[in-house]
Amino acid sequence: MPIEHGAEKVHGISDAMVKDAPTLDDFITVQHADKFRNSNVLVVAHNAKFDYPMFAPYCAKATQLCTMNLGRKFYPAAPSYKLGVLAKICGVQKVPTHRALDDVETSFALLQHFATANSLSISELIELEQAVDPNAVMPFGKHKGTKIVDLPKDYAIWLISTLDKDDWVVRQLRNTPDLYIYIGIRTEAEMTDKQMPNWQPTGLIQRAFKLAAKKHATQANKGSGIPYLTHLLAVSSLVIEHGGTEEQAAAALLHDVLEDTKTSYKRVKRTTNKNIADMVKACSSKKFGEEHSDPWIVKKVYLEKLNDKKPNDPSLLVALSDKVHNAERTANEYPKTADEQTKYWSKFNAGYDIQKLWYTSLYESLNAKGTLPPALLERLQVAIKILFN
Ligand SMILES: [Mn+2]
Repeated sequence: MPIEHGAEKVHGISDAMVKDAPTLDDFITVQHADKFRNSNVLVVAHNAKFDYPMFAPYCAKATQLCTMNLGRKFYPAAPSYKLGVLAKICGVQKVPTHRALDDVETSFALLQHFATANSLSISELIELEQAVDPNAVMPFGKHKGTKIVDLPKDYAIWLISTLDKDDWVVRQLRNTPDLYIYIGIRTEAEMTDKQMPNWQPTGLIQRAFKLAAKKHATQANKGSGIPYLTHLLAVSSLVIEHGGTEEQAAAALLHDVLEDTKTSYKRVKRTTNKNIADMVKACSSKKFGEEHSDPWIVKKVYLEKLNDKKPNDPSLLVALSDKVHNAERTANEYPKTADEQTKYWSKFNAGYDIQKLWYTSLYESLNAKGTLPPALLERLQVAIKILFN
């Protein structure tokens, strides 16, 4: 039963039973291909925002007309906008037969009722449904019954961030002058001037933390019972504070896991991803064990690897953060008198000279990349001055 309105037709579906019914795809693309592919189709439904996206992709053009939204317009005091309730109010209620098409026919009867009772054409109904109504009231929630234009700003903003952007309530809010909002164009952050983070955890950093916490569980900082995890968290924090990505932050949590625990590259990659595993690998100096009792050899290999890295290598920020945290922690516990300082360095298997060469070479190499945060490089430089001047 098509209703003419301009170039558009509304196609009522009748007497098809679900059991033998074609699939939506078959119905649209095979049996009625011409009606959908070449037409401006009006999708009439109760709560049409759910039905519309199913039909729209098959149509040359699709327009939605929601009988629930029209119900809100014409019956602002209705206790509910469920199909059955509206049908009863409008006197178009059908005797339920539990056929699949009962709802379709009821929705269609509602549409006919709205059109005839208000002497409106389908085009006028579409226009009306899409128009913003200054008298519209909240249909649900703690402010049910309040005029939408009078909603508290915080609540309105919460609604916008929670509801679908095509939701009727959101559409009513769109042009509410006091709320200065154009939903879907501005984000919540822009509307409230709230600063949003550069990135939000996707699960990578959580998985990296879990693996790091497990693998380093029995390790403590040298000379204290403080869990080694503090170093990993501090390095990750420095990475994030200086603009690092989630992957870099995750790599920071795991930067010592290959070197200091029994964990394989494969395991890191499986738990996180290849980018992170590669960064972790890049931050590790290969273990030489007994073959090289000279601690400088290990450091030299690390420095050579560092020098070879491209300036945009994402592992560099992790490496710099690691060195900053180590150097600052050492500088904080560094004694004031010359005697105590000599004693201090004797505790290390790599003494003063090697440590000095190590840190100054690191600083020079990292600084020469020209891509790392100057504030972080400066912190390394300051700590080096305290330790070796
Ligand atoms: Mn470290």
